[in-house]
Amino acid sequence: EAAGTGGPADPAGLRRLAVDTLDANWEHDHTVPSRTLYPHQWSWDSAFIAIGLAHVRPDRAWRELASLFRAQWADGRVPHIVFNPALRVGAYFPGPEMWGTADVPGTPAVATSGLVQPPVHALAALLAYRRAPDTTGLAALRRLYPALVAQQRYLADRRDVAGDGLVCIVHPWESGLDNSPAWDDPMAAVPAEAAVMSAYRRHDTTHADAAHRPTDLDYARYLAIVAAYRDHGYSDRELSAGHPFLVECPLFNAAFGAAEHALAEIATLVGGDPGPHRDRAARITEALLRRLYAPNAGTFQPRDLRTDRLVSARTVLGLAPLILPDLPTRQADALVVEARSARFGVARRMDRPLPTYDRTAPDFEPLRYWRGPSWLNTGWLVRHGLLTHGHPDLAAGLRRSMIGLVTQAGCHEYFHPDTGAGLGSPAFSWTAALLLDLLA
Ligand code: 9YW
Repeated sequence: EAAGTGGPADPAGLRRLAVDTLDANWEHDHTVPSRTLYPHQWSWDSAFIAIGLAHVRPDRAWRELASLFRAQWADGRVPHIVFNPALRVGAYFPGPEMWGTADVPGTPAVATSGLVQPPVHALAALLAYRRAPDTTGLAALRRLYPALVAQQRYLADRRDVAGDGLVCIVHPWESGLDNSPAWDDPMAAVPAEAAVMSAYRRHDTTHADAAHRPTDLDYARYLAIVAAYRDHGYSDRELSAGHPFLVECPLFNAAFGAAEHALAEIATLVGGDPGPHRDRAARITEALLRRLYAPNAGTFQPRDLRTDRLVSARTVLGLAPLILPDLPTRQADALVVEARSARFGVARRMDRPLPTYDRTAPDFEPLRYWRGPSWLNTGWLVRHGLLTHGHPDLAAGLRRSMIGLVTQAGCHEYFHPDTGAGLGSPAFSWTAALLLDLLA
């Protein structure tokens, strides 16, 4: 059966489907998320992909991360898209012409975006090494370590807009969950008109059903925020004076903290000092608790820095702090209650897949991207968190549910949260990669 189109049930068949999908999406030194929708290299995709590649093609896992970090800016930021110069202009929108990073000081030779994505790379590198702990892996880890440290330093020094120890994202794309209901309130304040989009040609809606994608108004606002950041020279100084979107995201900051935990272990492996990483990890967890935990809701919520208010929508982003090993028991227990509630339905035997948004909310949308559908990366993070906090039975239920999705529908980008039907790209790399990790 062709990659991504079918559902072989046996583990060997599933594994073959996943490897075929990753092989078909391999592009000389990196893996494209999807040949049709996303033909360049994406930052957090590469991290998830490396976790899976480590099981089957460890050399490629290291090349995947190395190619991404070759595009790191002098200030330490790891761009969320690295454009493949061999592709025709217009292969993806918005392309290099919109980002205009070529003349920005400190940018790499290759064209990139100017935004970042959740820093899950140190965790990915550590897991990849544990899977293949040989001399090649150790050498790769040693080369990556300073780049991973610089990535964290950029976030800590330049992106702590509120001065509270947390990272502020400057665009919904930085969250990785572009059109999550978590961004509705902060996005509503961004001036834009859907009509702006008539001047552009979106590519996503020629490859995927428009009803499953962000709307034209969303896109007009995405572009307005990119333009504001670009016209500010991608500088992070004085963002609070006028940048239209400034939010502290629980998933992004959980990844930021988990990265320091992973770096402490990597430091030990490569002969560095784990102490400073442990200290920083503890400070990040403390800041998350102080700034983003909502005791009445029993979950973490994003903070809109333009209003200094928490966003009340309950999304899967709020469960992500479970990946922090030092999350106190009280909050970890509350997140497990939230995960098991009718909103998210995590159970030993799950009757439906984990959604990205509270399925009891009136504006839950089972088809539209990050507003309901089930995705393997968020499921993988929640499962990782459940294992971290001693819930192997729930983790096993979630694992079975995720494997069931791919068994039934193939390596789709995302899945209908009721029926499990495959949605978006049919041959999506992180689905394949994380499936390999779940099957191991
Ligand atoms: C877009 C590549 C990226 C992911 C993001 C996802 C989507 C790009 O695709 O963003 O065009 O909307 O939201 O998480 O990294 O797979």
